[in-house]
Amino acid sequence: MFQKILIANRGEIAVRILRACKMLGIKTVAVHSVIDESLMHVRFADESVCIGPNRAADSYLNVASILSAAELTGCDALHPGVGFLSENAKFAKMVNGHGIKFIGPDPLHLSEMGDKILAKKKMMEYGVPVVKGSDGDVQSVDAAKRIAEEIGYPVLFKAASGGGGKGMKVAESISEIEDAFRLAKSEARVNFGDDTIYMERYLKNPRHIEIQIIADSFGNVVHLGERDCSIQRNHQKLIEESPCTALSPDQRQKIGEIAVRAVEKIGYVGVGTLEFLFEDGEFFFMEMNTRLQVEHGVSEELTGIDIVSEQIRIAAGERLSFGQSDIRFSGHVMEFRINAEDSETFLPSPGRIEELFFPGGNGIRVDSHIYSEYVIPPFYDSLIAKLMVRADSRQECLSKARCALDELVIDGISTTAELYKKLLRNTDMIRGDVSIHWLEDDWKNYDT
Ligand code: MV4
Repeated sequence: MFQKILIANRGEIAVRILRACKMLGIKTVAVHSVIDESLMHVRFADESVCIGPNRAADSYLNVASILSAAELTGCDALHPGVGFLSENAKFAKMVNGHGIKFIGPDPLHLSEMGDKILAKKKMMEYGVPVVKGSDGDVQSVDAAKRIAEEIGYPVLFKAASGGGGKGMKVAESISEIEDAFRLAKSEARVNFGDDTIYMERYLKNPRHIEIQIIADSFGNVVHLGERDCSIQRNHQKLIEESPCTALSPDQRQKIGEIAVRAVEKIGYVGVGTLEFLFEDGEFFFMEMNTRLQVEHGVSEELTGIDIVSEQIRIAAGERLSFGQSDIRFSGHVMEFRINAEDSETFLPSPGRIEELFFPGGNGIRVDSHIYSEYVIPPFYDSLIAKLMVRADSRQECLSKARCALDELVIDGISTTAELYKKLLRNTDMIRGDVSIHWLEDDWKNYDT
């Protein structure tokens, strides 16, 4: 097992990873920007290093600074957390090259899955269902028109180096192809420094369902079921739940097995997530996230498995201590991301937290790094807490979530908690009748 891990992240996820390290008896090094000096992950860690000025580009994305910190403190592993450098193949390679184990998959798999065209090709090869689309990249307007004719309208242009929705353009008919093609290409170039684009048939009203997998270096692969992440805004997930109300036990088992088989064939090692769109009873592979995810706690609460500990143990070369048949899925779990944002406009709401009280009780978990008098800096992600609620049934979970949100006190700033209190009284939400567009387009258009 590792002796000392550097946690190259901040906020609630850094605290979450620290906790796993402590449980495993591993020493920890926190890194932080100037303004983050008094953050909880810095206080909880055995050692800490300031890695640069406040802007993320100067600190949490500062490769030279992070590598020096790991070397100087004698770390034998590095956990990148989520976001920042967590899916950066070059960074992972450099870390490993310094004799420090990058806690994540092989850099080869980071690059493979980072290329959305290649990822889709691989998955298709291994029997994972995908959306009809172009065979590889699309190089001209004429080619785009031909492919659209073949796959049928509406079509969607996507960036090969994209993900997270940037640079996607829909064309409803042949007259929209030229504009969509050019816009998608230029947005891809600006955002990802790579103007390679591809095409897919556009699914109009799907759900976003993802499968959590864990794979060790001995070829053992398990899945921890699905998470429905449909309730989102601007490609920011807000509520995640498991199990998904739209899946039959049969569909759940089948997609889990498909995901596991593909991960085995790819030879992937670590924790990961296969993202699917789900429409009319069919799954379509979108992307694979080759890292820990913010919403991993939903699956932890559902199965009792500590995903972060398993991730660290696997990176250290240990074997999974359980198989698929040992995993029990029990009850229902929902996660509410508490963001420092106005609940109506979603504009960031940085500032000082005054009074603070977290809900508790059976089946309530809050992962957070905030405390009263904490000043939320304007430089980073607005996620300040994750409220996870577990109950025997979905109905009970909804009731418990209402109670927990009523107990929650975060004074001094605006948060998304106010939005969730309203959503939990909405009939679509109560029925679980949602899609990826529901929060943006549907729910406010009628009385609840
Ligand atoms: C799609 C789609 C509809 N049809 N692909 C957005 C982010 C990227 N991961 C994939 N995305 C989408 N791909 C086809 N063929 C709709 C989306 C999409 C979306 C997906 C998941 C969650 C939220 C979304 C919001 C808008 C669009």
